[in-house]
Amino acid sequence: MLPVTARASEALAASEELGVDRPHIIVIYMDDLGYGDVGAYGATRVATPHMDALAADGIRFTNGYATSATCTPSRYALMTGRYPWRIEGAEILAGDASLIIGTDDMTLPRMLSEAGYRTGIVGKWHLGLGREGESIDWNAHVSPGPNDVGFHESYIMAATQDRVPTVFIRDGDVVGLDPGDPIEVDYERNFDGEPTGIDNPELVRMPFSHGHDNSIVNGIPRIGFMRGGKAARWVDEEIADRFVEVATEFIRRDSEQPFFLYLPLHQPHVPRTPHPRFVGATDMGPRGDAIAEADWCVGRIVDALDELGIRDDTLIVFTSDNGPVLDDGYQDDAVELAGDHRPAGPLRGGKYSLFDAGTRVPFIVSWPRQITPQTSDALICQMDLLPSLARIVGSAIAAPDGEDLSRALLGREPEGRSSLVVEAMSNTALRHGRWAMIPPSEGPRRMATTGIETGHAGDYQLYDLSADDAEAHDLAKTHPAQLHELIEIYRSIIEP
Ligand code: NG6
Ligand code: CA
Repeated sequence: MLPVTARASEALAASEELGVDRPHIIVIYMDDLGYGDVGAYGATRVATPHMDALAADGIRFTNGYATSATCTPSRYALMTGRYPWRIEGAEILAGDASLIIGTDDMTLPRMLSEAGYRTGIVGKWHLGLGREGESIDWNAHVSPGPNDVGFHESYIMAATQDRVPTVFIRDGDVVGLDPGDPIEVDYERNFDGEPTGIDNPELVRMPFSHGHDNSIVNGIPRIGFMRGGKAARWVDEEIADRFVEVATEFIRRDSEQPFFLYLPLHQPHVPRTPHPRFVGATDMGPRGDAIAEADWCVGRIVDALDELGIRDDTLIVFTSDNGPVLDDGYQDDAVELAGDHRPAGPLRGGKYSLFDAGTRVPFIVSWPRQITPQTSDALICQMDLLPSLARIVGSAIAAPDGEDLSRALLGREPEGRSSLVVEAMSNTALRHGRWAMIPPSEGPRRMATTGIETGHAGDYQLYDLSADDAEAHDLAKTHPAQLHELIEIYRSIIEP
């Protein structure tokens, strides 16, 4: 039994009800990993033995969802237990955007910290930094940030690997910054004389296909302009090693206390830059190799737990922030080399899409001490982790939109939530029981850049996922009563 602080003891009745002791908790959050990108979900052309092992000794959810088909809103919901479309600004953020979580808001790390956990984040943040209306000085202490919303420790990339600034930030300070070479960042204008992807293709080793034509860092053109901070810039191929190193240090520091590690990894988001040891691990080029590298990261984390003898007492959630995309802006052969690999598995759409592959993602929960290996069809969303983990650790915290699905999360109950509103690029759709309903929305049916089907249509769409995972048969016209019921449910959620 792990120690319990006085503060948490009052609410312990809840976890006693479940009959569980409090575990260490790790949330491994992939970036753009699709439903079909993991062996346990059907992938064959990339080996993911460590991800598969989590599924084999835990619960493989087949209806596990991110709230959104892009990064920032899904992460917002994971952190706050609130639908991201309820607030302004939970959309793909620039690298210099301000923090979108209120510093007084209840969050997953804050709940766990109040329950006596040591909390840390290592990886991709993408929820903004600093105060609204104030521009960030990257050469001074950057706050508020993760340390102000519940994390005791943080080691992050501010936004994404393709957005400047391309540096790590530890507890609010840029790592390895030389004060004599300050960092400047601008998302509107370039700095005089600095090369860009659009003007200096001769300096680029990974050409862009769309977007990504601003500052060149390490031969890779990015989104946004940056100057200086040369000593602090990350080496893209070493990001995975660095995250694993910092994460395992965090795990090892004090295994007598319960800890919560949020590990949002950067793979297989663009630019895909696996370490040379993983180049050629698959025949799918950088995207496949980046997934192989991510699998190695998962293995290193589990190894660290094994070495400490705490694997059985650690609850690991493994999932992804949104669905897959092949060409997301760089010419890295992802499309050309995918062949018969189906990153979304049987599902339709992908990242950015209202179709199911936008938000239905690998979702695995492993806790050897408490979970009997199984597959669960329960409808569950990452937003539910805050209230569900609260229950498991004996906290009384509820969430605005997340539901306490602790029993489903531990495999003791086959049913999950009845309804879920999913979001893609600020449009929303409903998942209810076996049904998916997509309201009319404006925009092209297929994105010209990524080739992904968006789900936009002039009319309501209705699909029966139990018979039609691929959303190939629109039943809106033939099932008007069903459609009507779903529209009512949808409205009751989005306009409460
Ligand atoms: C898009 C980028 C894409 C990716 C995405 C965010 C372009 C043309 N595309 O705007 O490459 O960075 O934003 O991805 O710039 S996410 O997973 O963080 O939501
Ligand atoms: Ca993402």
